[in-house]
Amino acid sequence: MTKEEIKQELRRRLRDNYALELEDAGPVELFYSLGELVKAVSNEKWQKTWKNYLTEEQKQVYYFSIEFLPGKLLKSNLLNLGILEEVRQTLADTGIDIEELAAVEKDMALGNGGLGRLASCFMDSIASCGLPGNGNGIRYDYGLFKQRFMDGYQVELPDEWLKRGNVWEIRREGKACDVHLFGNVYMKRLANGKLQPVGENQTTVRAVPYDTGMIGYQNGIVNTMRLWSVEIPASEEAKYQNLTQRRTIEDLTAVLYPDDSQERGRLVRLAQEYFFVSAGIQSIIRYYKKLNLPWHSFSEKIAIHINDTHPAMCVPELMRVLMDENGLNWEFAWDITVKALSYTNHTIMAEALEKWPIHLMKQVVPRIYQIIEEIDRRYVLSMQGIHPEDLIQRTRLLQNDQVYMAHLAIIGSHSTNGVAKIHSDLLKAVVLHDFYTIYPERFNNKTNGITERRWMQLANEPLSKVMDKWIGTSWRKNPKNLKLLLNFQDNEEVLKQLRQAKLVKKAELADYIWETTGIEVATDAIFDVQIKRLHAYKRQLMNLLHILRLYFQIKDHPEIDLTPRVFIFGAKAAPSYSYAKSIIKVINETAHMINTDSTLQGKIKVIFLPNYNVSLAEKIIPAADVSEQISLASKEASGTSNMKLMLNGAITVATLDGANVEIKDAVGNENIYIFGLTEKEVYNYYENQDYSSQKIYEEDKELQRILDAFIDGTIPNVEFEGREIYDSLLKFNDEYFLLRDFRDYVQAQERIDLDYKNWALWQKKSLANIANAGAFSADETVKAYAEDIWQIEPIFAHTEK
Ligand code: 26Q
Repeated sequence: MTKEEIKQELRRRLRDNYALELEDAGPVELFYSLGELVKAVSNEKWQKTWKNYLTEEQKQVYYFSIEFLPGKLLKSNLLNLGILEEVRQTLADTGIDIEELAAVEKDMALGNGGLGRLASCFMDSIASCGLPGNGNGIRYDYGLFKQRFMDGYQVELPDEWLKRGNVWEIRREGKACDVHLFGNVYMKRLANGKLQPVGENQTTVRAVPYDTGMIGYQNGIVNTMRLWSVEIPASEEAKYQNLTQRRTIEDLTAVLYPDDSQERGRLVRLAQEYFFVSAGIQSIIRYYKKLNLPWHSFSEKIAIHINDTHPAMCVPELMRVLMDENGLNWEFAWDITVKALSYTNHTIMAEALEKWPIHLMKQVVPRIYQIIEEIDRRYVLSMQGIHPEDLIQRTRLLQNDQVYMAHLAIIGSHSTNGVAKIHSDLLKAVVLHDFYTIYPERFNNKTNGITERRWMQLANEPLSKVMDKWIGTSWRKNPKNLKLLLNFQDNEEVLKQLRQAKLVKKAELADYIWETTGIEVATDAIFDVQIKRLHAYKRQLMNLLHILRLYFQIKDHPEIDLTPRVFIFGAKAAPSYSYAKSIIKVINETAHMINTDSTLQGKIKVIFLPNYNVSLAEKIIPAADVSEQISLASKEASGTSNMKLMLNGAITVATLDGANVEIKDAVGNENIYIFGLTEKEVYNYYENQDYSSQKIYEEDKELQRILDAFIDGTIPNVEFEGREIYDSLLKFNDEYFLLRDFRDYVQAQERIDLDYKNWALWQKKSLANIANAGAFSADETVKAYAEDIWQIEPIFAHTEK
């Protein structure tokens, strides 16, 4: 599209929709008009892509995820359509800043964090690699809560992201389907002697899909992310005459559950899981039937991937549809199901593995529960005589009156993968070891990845321009080419320009910090960043202990030569996770104490930015100098902010956990600060039961002073929270070994302080991080999924044949 065409199209839409001239339109009208224009451009490609998949009958993957976290889509869509610069200039010609209208768009925050964002990076990469893939999820009316701080406490507000409508989606009523919940099931004998399950007293709800185009990077491909919303079916209207009854139905897709152990038993969550699974499976079957192929070809045309166990009911639901609705026998249906399905595990924390009480399953999804019982029965039967009885009992689906969803996912699929090398190894060796002995061939690793289109090209234009200048633009299509930057390690001009680009983004973030918190930060300070959900195992608290150490150091020795540092946090705590909320309160109170103490001469500042989300991440990450990846070794499955920060030239301070291990291998020991217990040492402590945080405390005067600050009034206004944290570290023996890792962490921080003073040395490390970040491109990750697990091919490869 030329600039002139863009301008004309925009003018037309502003006139038709708002009766406005381009010159008189405000950011809201401009955003919606531009959004419509973008949609029109992409719809043509979307239609073509879909036609092509249909006529070529290519195998497709359906990525089932109860969370998607795309953030804003305007600039990403413009970039991928290849018209970002033209649109930017067209607007600029009329005196409009594209950033101003892009800011109008609400973040699509239908996810909690890593898992949901991974799904959205994958959607971008699958389309950009020309792979036939679809997302399947839930269109929540309210996304993840908005976070505010009041008196340093987290307060949650609803996220009304749909208030002004969503330009990107298309409601497809014609593709709606019915989902049955509750009631009971009995077996009816048919004339031919077969048993047919019949539902009674069921609640039938309508699942209406809203499709959003997932636009590939300048390749003409547009895939589909399909999100389901619940409605009351017209035929059932009469049944819902009072509002409370209607509400119970409408509640089904009203809110995203925050990652939150207290809420896990909730009936509505289980109903949500079944709702989007059933609707998704039904629409796959409908598509497959259009192809007019025999059932045994199903897995040659369809791959179904489940993102964690939340969609694990895909196993019994596919069985149900094949048997109950299409007359296949158990063995045939089971063979198809296992061949079609694959599963990704995202956690090794036992308490995070999903289990549902049997009584709840019976109540909410009675037919699905019957099938689960039968899967369990047949599993036990098939393993007897092959494996020891205790192993069979430990791996079956039904135990302790609960359904173990991970067991269902592993037994009912052909592939189980972890999300980083160390994580996949731990799954095999410890967490899922029993299953590994039974199905060794099903286990594999797929290290997570990120899309550098969003996390570099869009979020960091200054850095992108430096890259273009020195290594050319090929990295934009092929992120592995970031490696070319290594040729310039000793080129002082390049190092200077990289530093300059970082400074630009630091100044922008400093402005944002000033606007949102009223705190001034210096751009020559180290910007030290920890951005992730608040969880005890991620150890934001250890970061705080280090900050307190610096605080006391400066108080004792005001003349001390410390490199100025700004500690930046972004983190939401699950609403009922009270320990995490206490940590937020204590960080906020410490921040206030430090930021208002002029005797510290601005040497350290602590900034806790509220409402961390994708858009805020795009502001923080390009400005970061230091990336905090300090989880207790073995606990963080992968992490992905570690990859985004590395890509933007931040240097990582890290434990050997998750993908940090592979980041270390990629950049080399001299370009990362590794500290702390290894995963083996952590497991040794578990085995020997010989950890004593009290002992460490007693032998370390400095640590005593730091911990005492939580209870002796040093940190103000934290009587309750300070005590809770103090007790967790001493009375309850410090579950995540903060005190054990503290000294080593401090040493790593001291090396950072020193190294930063030598800008060229630092910038060289930074360069090595940018150059090696291509290894963590989600493009590479999804290609590995496509080849090893899904057996799907790029559309180009297919049409060329
Ligand atoms: C489950 C049941 C009921 C309510 C909520 C949940 C729930 C919701 C979200 C459970 C887990 C999650 C999210 C998990 C998650 O984000 N895990 C992260 O996944 C990333 C992508 O693989 C990894 O990089 C992180 O290490 C991992 O913590």
